[in-house]
Amino acid sequence: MDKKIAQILKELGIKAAQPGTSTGVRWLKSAGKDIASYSPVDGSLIGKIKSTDRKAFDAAVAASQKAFLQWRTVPAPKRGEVVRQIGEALRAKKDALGMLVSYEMGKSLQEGLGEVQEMIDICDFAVGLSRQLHGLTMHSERPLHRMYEQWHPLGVVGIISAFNFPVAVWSWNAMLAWVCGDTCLWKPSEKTPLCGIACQNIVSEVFKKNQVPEGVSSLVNGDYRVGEWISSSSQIPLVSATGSTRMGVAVAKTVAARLGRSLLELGGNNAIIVTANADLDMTVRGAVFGAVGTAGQRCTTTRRLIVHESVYKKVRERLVKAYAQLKIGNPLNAANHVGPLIDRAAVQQYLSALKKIVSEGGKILVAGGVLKGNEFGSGCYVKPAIAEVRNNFRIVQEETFAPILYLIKYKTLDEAIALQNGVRQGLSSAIMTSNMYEMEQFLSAAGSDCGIANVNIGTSGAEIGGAFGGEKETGGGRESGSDAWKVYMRRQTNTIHYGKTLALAQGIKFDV
Ligand code: UN1
Repeated sequence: MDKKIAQILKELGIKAAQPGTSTGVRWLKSAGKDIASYSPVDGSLIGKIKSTDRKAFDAAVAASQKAFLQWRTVPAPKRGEVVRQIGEALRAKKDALGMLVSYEMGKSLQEGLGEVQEMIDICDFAVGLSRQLHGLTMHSERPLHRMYEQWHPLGVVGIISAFNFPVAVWSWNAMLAWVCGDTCLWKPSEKTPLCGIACQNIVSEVFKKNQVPEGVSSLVNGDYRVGEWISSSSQIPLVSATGSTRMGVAVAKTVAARLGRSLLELGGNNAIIVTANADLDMTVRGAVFGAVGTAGQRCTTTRRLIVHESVYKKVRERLVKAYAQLKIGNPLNAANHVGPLIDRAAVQQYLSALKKIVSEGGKILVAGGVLKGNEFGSGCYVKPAIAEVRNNFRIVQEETFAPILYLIKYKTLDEAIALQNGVRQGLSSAIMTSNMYEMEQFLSAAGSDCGIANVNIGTSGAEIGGAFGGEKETGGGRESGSDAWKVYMRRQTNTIHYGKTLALAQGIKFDV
């Protein structure tokens, strides 16, 4: 392993044989299997983490449950102050954590640093929020009554996160949950467990300094079985899960069976509509970053370009040219645009998708393939590909987590919007146009059916200030900004009577 990597592991407090279950104060013993974390960058074993067994899991849930009873009584702005200090700690560790994200997950260092910045941003947001957990007041229909609503902490929040944003998506949930007065129990992806350990260490240090009770931040590790324990635990009123639609359906069913709450952020199949009035420089830059950023493994990745027939040839030519300039290689090297896929199984899925495109009648414009040679020794580096397809191909209807961009031609804007909406997923969408009629049509109720609809920017790279999430098979959840915090709290409606005779609502007379 590279010296620099060894140094950042040390800085982040990661041991070669690492326990995987923590209450923030103690690391718990577990007889679970070891999870080995291999870097897709160079195939090295970075470390081994003990997965959480049932006993350790139950102990972690109990600690989080107990901590909740105390944490919920701490004034929200005081909880915000602790989150402010987490933001400071993340600023101090930004380089190290960004590099670990890049090395364990494979995204470019720029994007790794960007992900840590997203964590810092949500900390700042949460600090402000800690003084703004507002409820409404209402006018009562009865004299000498008043009504209002208040938001109370909910309990233990279970967080199941995915490999592609191994730290930011957890922080969107945890920072809001903490200022809301909840405690968190996090299961990071088994593909990026060290990122989880690093975050737990950063947070634990801040918590210890502030005498935050044990269990406000618990960490568990393991595969889908640990996810199932979270989903079925009646001690966990809210389960926030990010990942595939298949996983989300399983979580939703289990959580619904006990009438818990789930917050789901699942697959996307995001499109950019490129109209005849699009700025093509901007379009090409936005589309290429959207399609190949994070090697096509963002939920918000641009998978489809729906291009007006009048500019189709030009867009196609310029994209092919831009793809020829892409540098693929070690993501820690700033000269490279595209790093590896997460693992070899992802490479197989990418190859199988390319085959399906051809067998369904698609035309490959920029050929894909797996890169060979010393520099690509992990076997996870693939070439970003472009194909001309029809929207109704089975493979186009699916989310393939890889850098494959589909080109689709359209004639009328109505047709383009129907194509854009003509998939099962509904996360992100965009239109490139300088024409206000086109823009407003796209943003209207009859326009994009996605949770995110952008104009003259790509589909990825959302800021934390807005609510993040999508419709249909994307799961309907909203995380991070706007009023997404409400899902982490319970609403209580209060009616207060300050008169001397009891009055019933709806004019009901009841004299005894
Ligand atoms: C994800 O892929 O799960 O909007 C999250 C973006 C990032 C977050 C993506 N801010 O692309």
